[in-house]
Amino acid sequence: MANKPLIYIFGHKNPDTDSICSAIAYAELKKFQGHQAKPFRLGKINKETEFVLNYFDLPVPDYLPTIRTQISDLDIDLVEHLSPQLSLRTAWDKIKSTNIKVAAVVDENETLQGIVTLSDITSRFMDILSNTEALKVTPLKNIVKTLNAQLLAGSEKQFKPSGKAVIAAMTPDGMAPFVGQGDIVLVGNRKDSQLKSIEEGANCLIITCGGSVDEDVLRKAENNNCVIMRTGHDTYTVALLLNQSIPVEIVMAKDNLAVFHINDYIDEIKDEMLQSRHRAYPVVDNNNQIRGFITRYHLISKKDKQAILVDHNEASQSIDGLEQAQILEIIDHHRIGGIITGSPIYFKNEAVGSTATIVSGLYLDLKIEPAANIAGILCAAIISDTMHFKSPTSTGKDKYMADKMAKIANLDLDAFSGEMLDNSSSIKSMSPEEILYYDFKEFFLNKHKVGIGQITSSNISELDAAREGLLLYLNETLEKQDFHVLMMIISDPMRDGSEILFAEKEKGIVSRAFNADSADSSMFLEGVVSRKKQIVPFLNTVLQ
Ligand SMILES: [Mn+2]
Repeated sequence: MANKPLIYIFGHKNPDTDSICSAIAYAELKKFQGHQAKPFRLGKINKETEFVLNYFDLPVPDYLPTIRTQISDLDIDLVEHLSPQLSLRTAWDKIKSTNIKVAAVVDENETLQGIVTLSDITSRFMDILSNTEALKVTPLKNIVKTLNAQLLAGSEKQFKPSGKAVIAAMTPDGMAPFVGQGDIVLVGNRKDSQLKSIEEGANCLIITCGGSVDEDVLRKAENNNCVIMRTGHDTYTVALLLNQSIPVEIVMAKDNLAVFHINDYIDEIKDEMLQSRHRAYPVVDNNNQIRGFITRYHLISKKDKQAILVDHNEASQSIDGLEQAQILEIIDHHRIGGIITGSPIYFKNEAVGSTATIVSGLYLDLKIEPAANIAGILCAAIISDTMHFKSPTSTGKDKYMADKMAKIANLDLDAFSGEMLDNSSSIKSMSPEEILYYDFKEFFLNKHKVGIGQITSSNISELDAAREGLLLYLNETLEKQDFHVLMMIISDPMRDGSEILFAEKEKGIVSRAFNADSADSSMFLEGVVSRKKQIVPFLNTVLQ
């Protein structure tokens, strides 16, 4: 089960109680079915939702700002971790066995130091003119291991080559100009050459072809801080292998590395990857620890996040980056708003009062009984969306499901509704911006951008006090965000209707839509409480 990808479940932006509770309840149902699912919210929850989640002791879902694909969504290549001191020989063997022919060089804390590819190593051998600098930082143990040598005198402490590597191919009396202080000298079994090398100040003798070394040579070496090792390889091979023992940090690329973060978004790193020509790019986490390598191949085979949309089906009301996600399902009770998917999906759209009604029905269909608190939030969402069954969108099925869920939750529906309404909004302490975006939806009606906010308030004096500021804010926002119509619905269950405040680009749209006088950009519409059924369709007709 841990291998199944996470399914992100969320309702619309400016979430209402139905969006949040349906996402939570549907994620639970998905988990019952063996999926890995998690509910998210696309914005701040409102006071009513806060009351509901508190009442049923459920956590507020995490905020999800975008569903764009991140590196962490991909199966990036894991890599060999090499220590900086490792010999080129060993590094070569390790890298050769990987798919992407690249390895990360990391320090003891697994922090990225550089990267090394096979070609970094081979170009090292084509470019050699002097190996002096490289040998200075080569650990003795690398050389011993690479040459398969046996240490006869001295140790890592004495090993401080400050010169070059040289083959003592000449007679001892001809050595002086070639062998110098701090050199590594490759020498055979000639005792006079061995002694002469030590006298000239060699730091290390490598006896090739398994040559013999006398006791007094060893003693002289100890006295002169000279290291002696013996190997079975011939001199030519030793000369080659010596180069393979230098540490990988000498050849690794470490400057101007293109390094990505595990949480980087694919669309942001794509350009950088297409512009540069590296085979693979290291990916690190917050601690700069290497998590793997990403290649161009991953961009093609990218695995997007999986999403289920509840309580909405229009891209404009949904999350940023939705076009990158793989939509698995849509569970909704709104008009079909034009999301296009790449493959068939489970799309359940029912003309009922709330998404929670549909989710409750799915529990019943599957014969799975929700936990009491899940049944409780489903009730709350149904009551909230149907205005306690008073909205014209409310159907018999909403009442039926609410009763079923109330029984499981052991809840008195009427008493709970009253308490919930008391605890939802009071517009007195809210700014015009907070009122508009309390429950705000954006629509594209025949290519016209329309925004409609809705809130419930039965307090006429509070509304009168807020009216002027709200109208001013609506007009400002209309201009700034280029809306065609921007509208605020203040629904009053007591008066059984809604006060409509609005701003419009083209005079008369709203009065034509509702066939009402709107001299002051404000009107009371009797019996109108549903944005979806009693507002949007009429605007849609006028906005041709
Ligand atoms: Mn809804």
